[in-house]
Parts: sequence; C-alpha cells; structure tokens
Amino acid sequence: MPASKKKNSKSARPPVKARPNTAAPRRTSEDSGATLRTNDIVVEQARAANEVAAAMPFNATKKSEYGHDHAVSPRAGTVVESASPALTASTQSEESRTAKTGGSAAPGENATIASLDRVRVDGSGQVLTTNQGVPVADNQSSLKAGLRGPSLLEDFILREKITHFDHERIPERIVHARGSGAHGFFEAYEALTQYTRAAPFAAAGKITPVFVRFSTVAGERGSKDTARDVRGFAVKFYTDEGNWDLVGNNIPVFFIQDAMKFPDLVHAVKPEPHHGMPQAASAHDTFWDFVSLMPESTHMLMWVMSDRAIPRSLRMMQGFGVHTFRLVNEKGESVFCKFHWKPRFGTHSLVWDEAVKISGADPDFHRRDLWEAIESGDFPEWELGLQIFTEEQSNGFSFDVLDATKLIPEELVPVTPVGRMVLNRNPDNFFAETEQVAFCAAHVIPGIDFSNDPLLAGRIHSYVDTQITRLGGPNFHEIPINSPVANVQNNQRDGMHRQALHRGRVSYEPNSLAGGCPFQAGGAGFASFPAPVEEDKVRGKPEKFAEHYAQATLFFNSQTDVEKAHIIAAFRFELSKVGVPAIRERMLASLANVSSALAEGVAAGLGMKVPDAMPRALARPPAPEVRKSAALSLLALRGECGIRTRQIAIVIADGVHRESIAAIHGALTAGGAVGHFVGPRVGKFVADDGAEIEADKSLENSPSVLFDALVLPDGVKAIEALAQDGHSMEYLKDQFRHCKPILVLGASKRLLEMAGIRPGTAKDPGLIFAEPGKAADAAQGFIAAIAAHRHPGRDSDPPKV
Ligand code: HDE
Repeated sequence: MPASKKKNSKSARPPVKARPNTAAPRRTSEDSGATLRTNDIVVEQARAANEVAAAMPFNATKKSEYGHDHAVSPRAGTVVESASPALTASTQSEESRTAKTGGSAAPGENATIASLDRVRVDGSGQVLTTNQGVPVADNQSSLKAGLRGPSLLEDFILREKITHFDHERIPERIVHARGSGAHGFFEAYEALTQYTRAAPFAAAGKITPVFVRFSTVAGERGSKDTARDVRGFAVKFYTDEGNWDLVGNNIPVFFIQDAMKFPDLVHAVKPEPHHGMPQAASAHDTFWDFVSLMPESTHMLMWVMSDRAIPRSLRMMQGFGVHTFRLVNEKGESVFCKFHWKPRFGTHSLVWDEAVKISGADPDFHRRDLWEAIESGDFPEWELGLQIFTEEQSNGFSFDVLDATKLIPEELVPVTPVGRMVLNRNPDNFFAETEQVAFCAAHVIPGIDFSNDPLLAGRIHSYVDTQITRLGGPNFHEIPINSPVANVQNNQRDGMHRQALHRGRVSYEPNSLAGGCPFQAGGAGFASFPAPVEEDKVRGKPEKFAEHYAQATLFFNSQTDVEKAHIIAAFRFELSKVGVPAIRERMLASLANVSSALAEGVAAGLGMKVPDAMPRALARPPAPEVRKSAALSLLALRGECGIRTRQIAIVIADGVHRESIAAIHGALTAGGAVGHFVGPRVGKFVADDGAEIEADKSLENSPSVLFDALVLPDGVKAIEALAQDGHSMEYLKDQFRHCKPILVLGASKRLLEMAGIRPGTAKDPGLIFAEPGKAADAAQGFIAAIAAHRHPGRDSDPPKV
C-alpha cells in the first residue's frame, strides 16, 4: 500500500480527548493541586460517590434488625438519591463515541453492540428483588422459628441467595486465565478486495466493532500481571458476516510445532503438580527439563527471555497471528498471510528487577494501566499490518511457513499496513465481558481461511471444546459478549441455558414445511479453499521443521547490546532457579547452537563452563536468507506519543517549593502525562508559601517502580523531612537502578548524595538537575528524557548503586 494513503487515513483520526486518570484526578498548576476541577466526569463521579456516602454517616436500619416487633414489620432500606448519572456508571469511557453504534451514547448509557445493551442493568433507585423479581422485605436476617429458634428450610430467599453465591465461580481458562479486556473498533485504511472478501477489509474507512482480551499464559486468574510470560492478544471482530477471532500472542512464534505437544508444554510450565509451585513462573525444573529436550522451542525461548515478556504496558506491545493464514478473494483466489499489530505508543518494556517489585506493589499493574488509559481518553491504538505472500514464494524459503516456531523476516516479506484498531471503552462488568468472552481459533469468516499448520489444526478443535466446560454447555455463543452482530440462523437446538426462542416446528434441513429455510448460502457463504491434498496418511513432520536454531540466532544477533545483556540475565535467572544441574547443562548445550556469546554469558552467570553444543536434528541446515533484522529489536518501534499517559511521581512534603512543583506539573500535564503528588503519607501538605498540596499517593503505598519518572522537589524543609523517611532512599535507588528519568530540583541534590547516587562519567540524559528558580527551563529536557523511556547507558557506566 502506498505510504501516502496510509498517512491520509491516519490524519482522519478523531482528536484525542484528554481526560484525567481515575487514580489521579488532574489538578492544574494554578490551583496548586489543592482543589479539583469540577468539569471532569471522573471528578464528578468521585464527588457524587462522596456525596451519597456522606449522606449515610451510619446504617440507619441497623437497629430495626432486632426484636419481634421489627421482625414482623421490616423497615424499607435507606435510599440516598443522586442527581448524577455518573454515580452508578462502571466506566467513564461509556461516554466515548463508539463505532459499535456509530453515535454518541446518551448520558449514563453505554453504547455498544445490541446484545450487550439488552442485558445492561442499573440498580439505582430500584427495590431489591429475588431472581424471580419478587421484592425482598428484609435482606438482613434469615427466617427463623422464633428470634432464637432454628432457621427454616422454607426460607427460599436465603437459599436462592446462598445457592447463587455458591456457584459464582466458573472454571478458569486452562491457559491465559489472567486477562484484561476492552471494547473498540477496527478501521480499514483501504479496500483489500484484491486479496480477500473478508468483511472488515471490504472498503476504505469501514468500521468493525471489536472486543480485545490481553492475558498472561501460565498464571492463575488472580496471579500477577508482570510475570515473565508470553501475552495473549485476542481480538474478536464482530463483522457483518459473523464473528472473526484473531487469537494471537505478543510474540510471533511458538514453543512447539505440533498440537500433539501442547498439553505436555502446558503441564511443564504450570506449577509443579506435587506442591503447586511456582505460580506464574517458568523458572522451575519441569519447564526447563521439557524445553531443553525440545530444541524447536529455542527460538521462542529467546523471545520469552527478552524484555518482550515483561511489557511496560499492554498498550505498548505488538501482537501477532503467529500462524500462516490464507486470504481468499471473491474469485476464490488465495494468498498466504501473517498478521501483525504494531502499537502506536511504541514497544516498551520493564526491566526484570522492576517487574519483580511491581508484582508486589501492584499485581494489577497492566490491568490498571489499560483501564486508566481508556478512562482518561488516551485510547490505546494499534496498526494492523499483513505480510502477504504466495504459496510458490514460500516454497523457496529456507524454512517452512507451516512451522509456527519460525517467523518470516520483514526483509523477506514486508509488512503492509491495512488498518488501525482503537480501544475506546472499558467493559461494564469484568465477569460478564472479560471472563465470559470466548475466543476461538476456528472462528473465521468468508475471506479468511487456514493453512495446514499442524499447531493451528489442534487449536481449531481446542477452543470450542474448552468453552463447553468453562461456560457450561454448547450455547456459550448466546452469551451477550459472544453473540455476533450478524444474524444467526440454523437448526441447532436446545442444550444448557438456551436463550433463542425458535418459532415453528421445523429444526431440520432439507425441509419443505418451512419453505426450505434457513437455506444454505452457496457462493455467498464460507467455503473452504480447495487446497489439493495428495499424500500418504502419516504421523510426522516435514523435513524443514528439523532446523531449530537459525532464527534463534537471527533474533539474538538483531538485538542491541542492552537487549542482549537482558536476555543473558534472564536465562541466568531462570536457570539459576533450576535445581537439577544436568538440566542447566543441557540447556547451555542447546544455547551453544544459538550464539557463543549467549552461551558464555549465561554459563558465566551460573559459574559453569559451556558444554559441547547439543547435537542438531539437521546436521547441515540451509543458509538463512536474513542474518540480522532491525524489526526484531524492541527499539525499532519507539511510538509516536511522546509522554502521553506516562505516570510521573512528584515527591512532596511540608515546606516544598510550590512554584517549581507547579511549573513542572503544568508542563507534564500539558504534554499528556499524569503527574502524581507523592508524600511521606497521603493527604494535604503545606508548601513554602502556605498553599496546600494534596498527595494522592504515598512513598509507602506507591513505590517508584510504579512510575515512569521521578521529580525530586526543592525546599530545604521538605528535603529534611524526606531525608528522615525510610522509604526515600529505596525510592531513589530503584528509580536510578532501573535507568528511568529523574529531575532533581534545587536542594534535593542532597537526597541523591544520601542515596549514594553520583552521576557517571558519561553524560546521563536521564538525570536532570535544575538550579533553584530554573525548574521551568529544565522541563523540556525532562520531557524528552521521559519520551525516551529509559536510559540504559547508566547500566554500563559505573558507579552503580
Ligand atoms: Fe491457545 N488456548 N492454544 N494459543 N490461546 C486457549 O482457550 C490451545 C496457542 C491463545 O483471552 C484456550 O478459551 C492449543 C497459540 C490466546 O480468552 C485453549 C494450542 C497461540 C488465548 C487453548 C494453543 C494461542 C488462548 C484456553 C496448541 C498464539 C486466550 C482457554 C495447539 C497464536 C484467549 C480458552 C482469551 C487460550 C488451546 C496454542 C493464543 C485451551 C491446543 C500458538 C491469546 O483452548
């Protein structure tokens, strides 16, 4: 696609509304952070919540729970009415214009696909009822024979309530249990009808609603977000020719080549079955035992040991369809393709020490970040790109495109941008939407078809099968989040929880009694591409699948020095947790086939020598077409969003120099970042000029790992107070150690010295000093340092802390 067309489509983007973050209602520099702006919906919701809470200083019906007279004439519950429709809203993003209906939602409503509108419930001003709609007189006590007598079996209200509660949990996903979801839309740049008749690509500017769920793979539903792991990147397109699920990951390859090995892989990585440990971690014996015996996983291991597996934000990671798919056009012609999602915010990651500490400070780090970005109107966005190639072309590649452990280097087949996806609305209800959404690799639409990838074949079976257990039967497609916007008509009937109310007596085809309907669509429907098959029926793999290391080497050699160092450190960490020396040795022998620098680096970290390289399945591998690919480095996609949505800690205490703090806060806010005032405790502090500044976070409840950058204040008295606080030094050291930007205003230089932080010999662009009164001048340099994300030069420039 010509670049100019892509640009045109981008310029049509709707202006981004910047709203304050729920966690940090934005304060302006003029009001010194002491008062809230009243025109914000977030602030409005907080105000309404506080107003109704304050109107109920104690439980006024409590005393009516006691004694016989009250028991026979129960009081109605206390009701506090609010004039604000924002009070009972789940999400501020419901006011966002959404492409699901193409218009703005009315105040207090959440425009979405019709299936969700039908079931949305708001209890404000309503009386409490049973599930049968019977008003409940008393929700405080069970029914008894006498105040001190036995409870009665006839208490259907208690029994209904407890029974429902007993069944509130459903089985969690066997993999990808921990996830976060959001609604949005996909917009095609241009018609792609030359290649595919798939509905989302039918015309330039066509909008298709989507629901996306991001996930970790190994951890349980309540596990931490920042585990080292692959991230799921599953997109449900509600197209007008049925639902299409592109169920991908943030890594373009996979551990195994054949679905036959998936249960083994998952058993190996999940907590070990005898003691149920470790949770959400691959750093244990069984995982490394398995993968070191499966050399085809080496390429994927390189990605998982890279910083890709600890993203800074779900908004800042790529997505990939992984398998080779087919596109089929109206004439029935087919090409192969791979799907790529590229984040507009760029690809950015955490560092390992930071990820470990965040998992303690905020296990919901990624979920919160996604939610807050959408609430604040900074909508996450990705560009969809396709690698399109023919079967003939692929026959000439040194690798097999049906092998999911291989990618196609962008130098070999470029990625063509075809559209963008914007996530602009949070779900109303986590369970109803994010938990009950059922993605399925078999959900394709006319124009999209499968290749013969044997891993994909297993997936086509697995997803429907697993939902039957997880969602309680074969009718999960009727759960509102799963129902297509397209018309559903067939003769499938009955089953658990059936919603559809089919009319008439015909549920078979062919029929004459219903005039032959519903009738098969013929050429208008989905027809599998007639790929020829003419071979023996065998269990085995193609010869090209036997090459296991070329792309692992390609990946390692395409990284910058810092990224290579992080990969080596990750292997060192993981293998250091392996208790069986022979497994460490085996893995090192495998890494020796990837790169001697890698194997030596890891071996040194384990106090071992590099063993002889592991024998290869393919003794004489073909020469790879590409030996270095810039696109494989995280640094290739820096993003175009400056400091927007970045979280900045501005440390304060009594006596802080207000003017400089206000100047920096104002500059950060103008750039779209979220400045949080962080004090030794939460609440109000008195600045040097007597104005009050309110800290919404404290050094204790929000350690510096949660922030992208740090501002240390001016004001001798404030520095004195911070120097006394035990958390301050850790705050600073971590921020420095993780190579993140620090702005040091005036007197706070002293805190740096106390923490033992001395600038290195080379200039550190992430450590910025401002003399008293010069804060505003330093703001631009600080903003540039935040936009650069991290300053890894510090890592290799002693002295370190
Ligand atoms: Fe999945 N995978 N998978 N997977 N997968 C599931 O489906 C499976 C694979 C992926 O947010 C399960 O509903 C098999 C590759 C994502 O709800 C299950 C094989 C890729 C999600 C399943 C694979 C994925 C899942 C568990 C090998 C990247 C989360 C619960 C043959 C292209 C979707 C569920 C969500 C979930 C099976 C391999 C991506 C059991 C058998 C490769 C993003 O059906």
